[in-house]
Amino acid sequence: MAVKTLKETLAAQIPRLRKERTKLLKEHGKKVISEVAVAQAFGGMRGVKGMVCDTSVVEPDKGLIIRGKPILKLKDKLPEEIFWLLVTGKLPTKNEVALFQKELRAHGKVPDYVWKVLKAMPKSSHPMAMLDTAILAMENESAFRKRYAEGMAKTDYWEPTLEDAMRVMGTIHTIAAGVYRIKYHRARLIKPSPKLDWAANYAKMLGLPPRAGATAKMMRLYLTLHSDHEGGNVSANTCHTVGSALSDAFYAVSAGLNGLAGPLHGLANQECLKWVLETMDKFGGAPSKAQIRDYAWETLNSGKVIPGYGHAVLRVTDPRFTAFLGFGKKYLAKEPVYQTVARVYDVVPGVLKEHGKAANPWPNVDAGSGCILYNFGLQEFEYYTVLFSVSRSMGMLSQLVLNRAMGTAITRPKSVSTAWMKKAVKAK
Ligand code: NMX
Ligand code: MLT
Repeated sequence: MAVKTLKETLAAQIPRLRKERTKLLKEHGKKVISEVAVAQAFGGMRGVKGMVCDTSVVEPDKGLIIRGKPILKLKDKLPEEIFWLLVTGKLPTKNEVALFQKELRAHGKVPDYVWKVLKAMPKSSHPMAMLDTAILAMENESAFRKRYAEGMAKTDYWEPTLEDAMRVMGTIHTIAAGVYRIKYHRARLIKPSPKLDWAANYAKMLGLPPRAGATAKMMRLYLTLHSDHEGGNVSANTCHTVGSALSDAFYAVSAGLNGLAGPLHGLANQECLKWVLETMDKFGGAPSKAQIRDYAWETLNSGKVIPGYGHAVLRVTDPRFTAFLGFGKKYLAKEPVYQTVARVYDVVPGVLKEHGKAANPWPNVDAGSGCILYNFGLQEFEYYTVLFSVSRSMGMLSQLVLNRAMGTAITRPKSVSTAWMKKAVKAK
């Protein structure tokens, strides 16, 4: 039997998914699933259930679950398998992965104008600004834009969206590695190898030492763990909103990544390692627990957050952090940066509990990733969010493709004025 492509696999599912959605809306469309308190309207809509995302869910007491599978059960999978799982709800067979990898390679050419744009940017540009600009510049490649201009039926929107998704995913690791080489290695780019998987190729193009295969393993883990975090986080939600206007995948993903570049979201990973290295600098090596405690209080008392701790949804240690800590224990147990991260985990939740503000005192993914990258030779921490972005493109793209397939409406929640709110609470 011929092996099916990702497109064929999704195409076979779409009629059933559309029917399911139509039935749900027809039979239960008016039922209430969430209420909104005043604090939520002023507080980033925290906890308001107001959108649908089928790729993954984040349970407050369990963490990330992709298509019913807890992330710790998926940590040894290839990112390509994860993308397939996000889109279709099933893990691919060996042959399906091989075919998908071949297709990705066929979508992998980065146009010359993208390199020219990147090389023309100021030396001081943040790597995230470089990546986001490059993805936006590639909008010129959009199949969706061309097909839309030609006139296409709504039911076909998902097809060129998937084509654009393949183009983004096929090139983003090469572009991201290019950003690194242009910024930190005098623009000496390294070519990908047709024999390597997506993550191993990314590590190769960055120029990281292979360490007998451990670097490729680290990169696969990194790209798998950051792939998706349901639909409400800043980057996914932004990508979704922009995409809902039928802006194509290049516009939508670039916009989502601009959100990931904020220090309360993806940039926390660069901030985290900075914080860990500062404590080491201050105390001349891996600090003791008492020294970490003092530094944590100093940070809080100066009105700053402790990066890598807290979460909008999670109320336990992020399993993605647990996975990184486990990887570090296996490969980096003797490294002072790893030891410091592990010790910070012993101390900071207690400090945050005592401080009494954070709803969740436990570490999120960003508390653990930086020390792994640092010890594998990536020491330019301004670059860390770019790695997060390469991975998170999978979540954003899979959500976008599914929303196009389901014909999800343009996003338009209702805002109210403070005056309206004052009147409304008086009437209650
Ligand atoms: N250190 C100090 N204070 C904190 C922390 C922290 N790590 N986390 C939350 N708080 C404070 C928060 O600033 C807020 O203070 P205020 O009332 O003065 O505004 C208060 O606790 C209540 O906030 P929460 O309801 O606990 O958190 P929220 O849902 O608003 O925000 C984060 C979630 C993740 C933005 C927040 O915990 C934070 O700023 N953490 C540090 C940055 C970080 O690690 N971000 C990465 C998130 C994961 N990612 O990869 O995107
Ligand atoms: C993420 O991975 O997107 C972060 O943990 C933030 C979130 O889910 O809100």
